[in-house]
Amino acid sequence: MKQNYSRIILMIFAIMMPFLLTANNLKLENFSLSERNTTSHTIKIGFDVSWDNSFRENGDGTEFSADNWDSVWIFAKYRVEGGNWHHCSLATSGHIAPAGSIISNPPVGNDNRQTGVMMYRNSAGVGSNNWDNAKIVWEYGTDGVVDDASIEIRIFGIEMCFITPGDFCIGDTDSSGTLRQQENISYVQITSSPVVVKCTDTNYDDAQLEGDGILVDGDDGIDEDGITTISNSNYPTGYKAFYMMKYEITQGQWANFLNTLTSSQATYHYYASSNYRYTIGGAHPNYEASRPDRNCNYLTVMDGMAFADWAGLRPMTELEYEKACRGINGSIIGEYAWGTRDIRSDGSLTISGEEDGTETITTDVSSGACLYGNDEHSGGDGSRGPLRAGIFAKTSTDRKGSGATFYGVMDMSGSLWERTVTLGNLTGRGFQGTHGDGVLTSDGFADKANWPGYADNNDNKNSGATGSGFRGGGWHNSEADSRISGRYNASYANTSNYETYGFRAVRSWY
Ligand SMILES: [Ca+2]
Ligand SMILES: [Ca+2]
Ligand SMILES: [Ca+2]
Repeated sequence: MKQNYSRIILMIFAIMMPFLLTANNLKLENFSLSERNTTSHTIKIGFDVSWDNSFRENGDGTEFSADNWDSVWIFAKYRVEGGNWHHCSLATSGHIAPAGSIISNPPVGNDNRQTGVMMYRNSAGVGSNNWDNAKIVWEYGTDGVVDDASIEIRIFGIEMCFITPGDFCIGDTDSSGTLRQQENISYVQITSSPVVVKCTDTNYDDAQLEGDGILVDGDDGIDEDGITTISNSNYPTGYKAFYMMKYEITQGQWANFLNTLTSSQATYHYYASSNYRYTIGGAHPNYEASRPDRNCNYLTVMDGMAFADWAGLRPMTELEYEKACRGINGSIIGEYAWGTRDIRSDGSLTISGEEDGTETITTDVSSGACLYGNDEHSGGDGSRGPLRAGIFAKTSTDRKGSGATFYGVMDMSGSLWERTVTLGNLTGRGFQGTHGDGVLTSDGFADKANWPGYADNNDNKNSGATGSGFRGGGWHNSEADSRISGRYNASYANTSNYETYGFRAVRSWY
């Protein structure tokens, strides 16, 4: 360490994300700063990363050659002399990936800032990853930090699943509000050719989607207001590759988010409650979740968009929701995220063990693992509300028994509602799929003009909900709300927080 870096304080800030019985146990640790270059004004941030139950199937080690893999989205925040936290701009090259791993920058798109990197296995395999001495290059000069600044760094990791590019189906001919073909009730295949998509009647979609429909071309975008000419070539149709958060935002992640905001930003995003298994307490900058691995309820869509902006991610569209659930498989009437129309019977779930991240569900859920139906849990902390992220997955469980999607995304049916960008109105259809830049407004909002709710209050921030909606159902709700193609509320603009509302974000990879 150079002498003028003697005041650097390195903080370890891992987000723990349990998965199986022994937990996925994502760890980021042993931070270091090295190889400062005062000409390019860059420095390498070093860390060890490990997590369990990682997978990569059928890969030959090159991008897009594998069917399916998991990853961690890694980004860093810094502050100077105890000031506010800021996002680190990363370099596009020069990262050091330990043997067995790939560290990949996002493809160059319509975003100017390198807000993070994706790290994953470089070849097929299943099991634990344990990679030491990874290094990512921070362009501190780009961020206006001087060479001899005294800084603190926090590194964040969010588990993701890769969603492969290609054809997929939307709609299931039956579920409430389902997307369908123009001339009949059948599901629609999204390909690289244009196709017209309509919906069955709901209370919330506009006359265009319910009437003539909307033209959707997988790789070329959508016609925002009709069925003739593609007008929004950036709309994320689900056809192109993207990464999706494996879990809903957890209460631990939410507390970590709050603690790197300013006090006023955090005040806006903190909800004081001890109801329905919500456990975040304390005060800024030391908010803490007593059950950090539990999915985080009471989020508004504005909360969710702020998290996405802060993390360099973005909201998902409802087409991407269906793609991530169904994958490349055909459509099945009334199917859930695990790809069948079977679901466990409504009723109480039994939690085994203290809810410290190792607890499991001992109720037989092999017929379709889903948290729905508004039942009181027995065991553990009891009460009604969300569970540990991905709690149904065990070593021996299949998709149905763990509630996993085609790509291994958890809790996409039930648990907490997914907040999606709708196809059902012009605001939603104007979504450009841009990513957050790590920076929020001074009062804590996302500020992406093409994201939902930006125009609602003429305040240059995403302070409303227009253009958003709901997918996948929540723990309060009925089985029908948990269906992949159920979209009764897919265009319902709602700004409130509620005990069944959560969020998860995505990152385009094209
Ligand atoms: Ca095309
Ligand atoms: Ca969910
Ligand atoms: Ca921003």
